[in-house]
Amino acid sequence: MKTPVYFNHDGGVDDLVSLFLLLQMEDAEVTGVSVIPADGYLEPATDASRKIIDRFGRGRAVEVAKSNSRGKNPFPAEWRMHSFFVDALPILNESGTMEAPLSPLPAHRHLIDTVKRTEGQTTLLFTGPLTDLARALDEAPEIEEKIARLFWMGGTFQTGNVQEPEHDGTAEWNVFWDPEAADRVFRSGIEIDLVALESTNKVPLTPAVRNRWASERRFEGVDFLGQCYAFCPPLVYMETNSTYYLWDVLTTASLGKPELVERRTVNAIVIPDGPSQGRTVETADGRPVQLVYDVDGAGFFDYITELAKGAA
Ligand code: AGV
Ligand code: CA
Repeated sequence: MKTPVYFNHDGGVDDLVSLFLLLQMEDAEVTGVSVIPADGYLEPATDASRKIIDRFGRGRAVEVAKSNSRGKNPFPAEWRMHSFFVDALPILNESGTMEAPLSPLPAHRHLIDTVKRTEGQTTLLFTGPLTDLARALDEAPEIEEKIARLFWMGGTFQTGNVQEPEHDGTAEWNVFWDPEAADRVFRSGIEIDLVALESTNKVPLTPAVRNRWASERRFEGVDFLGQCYAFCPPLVYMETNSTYYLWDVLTTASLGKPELVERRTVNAIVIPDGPSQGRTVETADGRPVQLVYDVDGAGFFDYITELAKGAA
């Protein structure tokens, strides 16, 4: 039997690549997709999602919902522009149509409805802030028991990636965008599989990775990977604030092929406000999360490239 998976993302390059890869996984049944305008803009990120479903969804009509959630701390506009670039790729616009259905519901209501309507438990995949999940839990706490677990890219127990005035730099962006939402979800009973920033240290975007995709661009799915990651700065000499790791894609791959990662239990809380807002802290009285602390990097890149080769 296939695992029902509901995917909420925020329109970055690796969010949209994650959608593409999720649609290739034999064991995953994608029950719905929703888009939150955090690290992307709502319209292009939604349109790109629908076009990816049309082009690479193997004929499935997966419904897409737009979020009406707003964050506390906006992402840099420069990063958010990526959603326009992906939406404009010729490979997604060849047909000139958009068939994947758009839900009339806002994302958090779409999540509630979809989870309720799906038989058995649903696995959640979130690769942006947790706002829509927090709102869904507030409006319909009864869905908690219908959630198998949450795979989430967010947080860090080492160095943060937020460099903003009035912040001390200890947070990861997906938590920082809406720290209260992450705190709300951490206070729920949902089991959390966490890919934190440091979990992705072995999967940076490098020129070698790009060259591999370029050499196999005769496969349309591999060409799509290469085109998407052409927008992101790779790791060459040293890490900068804009160096790209395969954050969300690792999270998605860890759902599709759990053997790729090692996990350990960490007890953690989220700091909801103040200069460290969005920081995740390991502490004995925190809630348990399953943190990815090691990754088979080569196996990971092989896995996603093979998935992409299989895309028709
Ligand atoms: O903090 C990582 C999260 C992931 O969900 N996002 C990007 C991924 O989608 C924010 C982010 C951090 N650094 C970035 C980000 C960068 N250099 N460019 C774009 N987004
Ligand atoms: Ca993201």
